[in-house]
Amino acid sequence: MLKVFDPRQLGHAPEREFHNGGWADYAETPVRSRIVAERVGDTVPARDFGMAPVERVHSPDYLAFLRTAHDRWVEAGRTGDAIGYVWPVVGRRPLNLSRIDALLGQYSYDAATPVAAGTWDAAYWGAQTALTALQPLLDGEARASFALCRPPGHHSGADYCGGYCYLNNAAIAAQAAIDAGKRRVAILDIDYHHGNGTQDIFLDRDDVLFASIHADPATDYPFYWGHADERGEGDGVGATLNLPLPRGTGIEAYLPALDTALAAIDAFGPELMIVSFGADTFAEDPISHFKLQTADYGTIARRIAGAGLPVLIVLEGGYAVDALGENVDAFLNGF
Ligand code: Q9C
Ligand code: ZN
Repeated sequence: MLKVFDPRQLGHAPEREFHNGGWADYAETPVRSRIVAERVGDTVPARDFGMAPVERVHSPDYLAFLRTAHDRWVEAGRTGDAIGYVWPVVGRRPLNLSRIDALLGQYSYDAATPVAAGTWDAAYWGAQTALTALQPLLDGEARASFALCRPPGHHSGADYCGGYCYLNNAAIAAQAAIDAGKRRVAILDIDYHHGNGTQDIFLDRDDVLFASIHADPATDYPFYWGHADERGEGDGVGATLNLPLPRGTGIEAYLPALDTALAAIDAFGPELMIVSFGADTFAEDPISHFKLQTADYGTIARRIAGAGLPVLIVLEGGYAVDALGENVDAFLNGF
């Protein structure tokens, strides 16, 4: 299996996030990807596909913001990571503001996603990592490949960051596959958290199916997306499938949901599957509440492989650092 890891993603290292009424150490650390890279072994760096495939998913104004936000923060006399403190309530009129604090509010939806000095470069190479891992699948040279992306991507929408995510690696790969001639692509999101950014990007599309198994947003982040009645809009009605599960879910209750998602993917008839894989469903994850064990990742992977589709695996979350290497390795070995 081709495994892509690019050390240029390591420069993204925010110090902290605001959570439960106070500052917490940033859970999404560079050491996460170092540990996974060491454990899975034999990785290759990303090729540079340039900005065009990124611009197919993200808006020009958002990309300009993300590239320049930290410089603007420094120009405003600030130190450390750029982070917002005012967010426009949904429905406020569009405004052409230039104050960095206004832009941080406009282009993010939470306080878990500061823009640090190295964020743009890392996010850029994270997206290139996904595109590099996609290539042999497009060329028919492989059945499965792994993109060790960082920062993760599935909470990032066309014009916003959030949930430790800045560029939506899985969505950029899905759009690149469509642009390369694949007629239908399925995204299976099995991170603990709902992939709201990916859902938003493809909500009204009938060529990309988004199926997600995640913690019920009635109790868990990101709250405002991922409810079972969100099924797509316009041409995309029926091409979004949300399968929320309660806190405490273990493999027995997880597998029926996985089978439901795989049946929907089979009925959709895609030429490629992209798996947004988060190992934050692990029982020991410090910010999550499912009960999966290391061996369960092999079971899940074998069922996904049973769909018989070429599969691009894109890393999303997973914060139990001591077990992250084993959990990702167990998942990859299932293919
Ligand atoms: N105690 C990903 O896994 N903070 N993002 C929530 C919950 C944000 C997670 C805190 C979680 C974002 C890619
Ligand atoms: Zn997650």
